[in-house]
Amino acid sequence: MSNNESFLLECYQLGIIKFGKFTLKSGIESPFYVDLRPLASDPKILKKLSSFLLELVSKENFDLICGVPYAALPMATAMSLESDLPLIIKRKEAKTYGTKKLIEGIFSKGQNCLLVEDVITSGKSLLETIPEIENEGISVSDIVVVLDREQGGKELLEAKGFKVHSLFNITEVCEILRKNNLISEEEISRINDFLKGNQVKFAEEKRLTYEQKLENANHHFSKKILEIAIEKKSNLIASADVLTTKELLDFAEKVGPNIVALKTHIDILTDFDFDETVLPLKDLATKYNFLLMEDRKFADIGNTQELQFSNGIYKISSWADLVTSQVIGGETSLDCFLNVGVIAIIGMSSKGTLTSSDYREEALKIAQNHPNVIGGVSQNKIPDDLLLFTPGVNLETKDDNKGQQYNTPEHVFKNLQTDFIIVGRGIYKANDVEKATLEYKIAGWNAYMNLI
Ligand code: 5IU
Repeated sequence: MSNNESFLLECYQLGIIKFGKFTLKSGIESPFYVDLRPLASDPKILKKLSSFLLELVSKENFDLICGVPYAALPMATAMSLESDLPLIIKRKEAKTYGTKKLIEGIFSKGQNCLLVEDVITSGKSLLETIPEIENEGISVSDIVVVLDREQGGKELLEAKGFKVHSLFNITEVCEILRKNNLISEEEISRINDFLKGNQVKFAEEKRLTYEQKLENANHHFSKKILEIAIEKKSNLIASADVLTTKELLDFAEKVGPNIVALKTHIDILTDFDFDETVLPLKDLATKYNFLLMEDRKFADIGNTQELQFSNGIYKISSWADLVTSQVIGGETSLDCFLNVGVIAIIGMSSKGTLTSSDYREEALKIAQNHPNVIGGVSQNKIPDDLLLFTPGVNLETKDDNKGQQYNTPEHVFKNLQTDFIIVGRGIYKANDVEKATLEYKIAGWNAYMNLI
């Protein structure tokens, strides 16, 4: 193994180069990402790097040395210490007070300065830096760079008469990493494509299938809802936001065959009667094999939630298979939900919701930790071990003038990798409820199938 090679492997351990999918400042997607700043945090490596870089040039040709800020500043400093070449510092912006100098340090006109850069890509930033040094009467003839990304920068500078000395180029780096089994052939061919200027194809992120999720499921109701999804080829939950028992039962009869669950707001019924409402609803759920999901959104201390869950006129615990709950009361507040699958509210679909990313992060921790929770409601991706339920789905409109924000089934599957879509007005307000149910069922299923 050559010196260069073992040195590169040492540097690689510091995480200076990563492979995957990275969006560059320009918006272009790159299959690799380089950040050499960690090198300065390891004194032994910085020292070695400095020696390697000095070996690329004859120091007799230079009077000064200067690093391009920021990554190359410590490198130039280390090279100055080793070579006795005096260091000058180029500011990123001129001071707005005092001397307004762009170059700091002691120098005189006519001196030749060795320029140090960490990574050269297009060469544009060097072409901006060099005139700022030359404006002070200092000449620049040579540039040393640690890594040439081979994207035309070296050629551009050489065409303008500068000598560019690079320690590594990306092809050599890939070759060394490949020899040491640190990078796959697939990654190398992606990088080659990228360097040739071709659009790089990244493998589509695969989502887990319902079958895979079923294998991983522990809770009775996460298994149940996944089994129904697979059997019915449906990921549709119909939201029955209707006001009478008759409407609710008629609706359940129509949507029943094509849904995995019926979501209720049982407390909006004007004529609720346990025997007249719940018993026939349960019969329909059995007849058409769907779950009952009561969107109660509990949000209290454990004791109150326990009372609300089992008592009052609704006796939710006696019929609901799934209930929604806020997690604002903390993890223990969810202990009361026995024999039911809890769907935690992580993020809301309404405009101006307070479910910020910080809130969602904390809410997810509770949801993931609590054995009663099978999933979450969110407008963002959530971890694979929870099922994702997404409301705010409509094929026709974008909002309802009351703050609701809608997306299409395709959007929520592709962007959030959701598991279940929740549709209210898109179905219950449709002229033909059965037809609309089928439309949403097919749209949701196709959107899922396109991803697996
Ligand atoms: N719902 C939302 N957004 C949310 C949560 C719940 O829309 O963030 I949490 C409920 C409200 C309603 C249903 O019962 O889902 C959506 O109905 P429409 O498709 O009619 O908007």
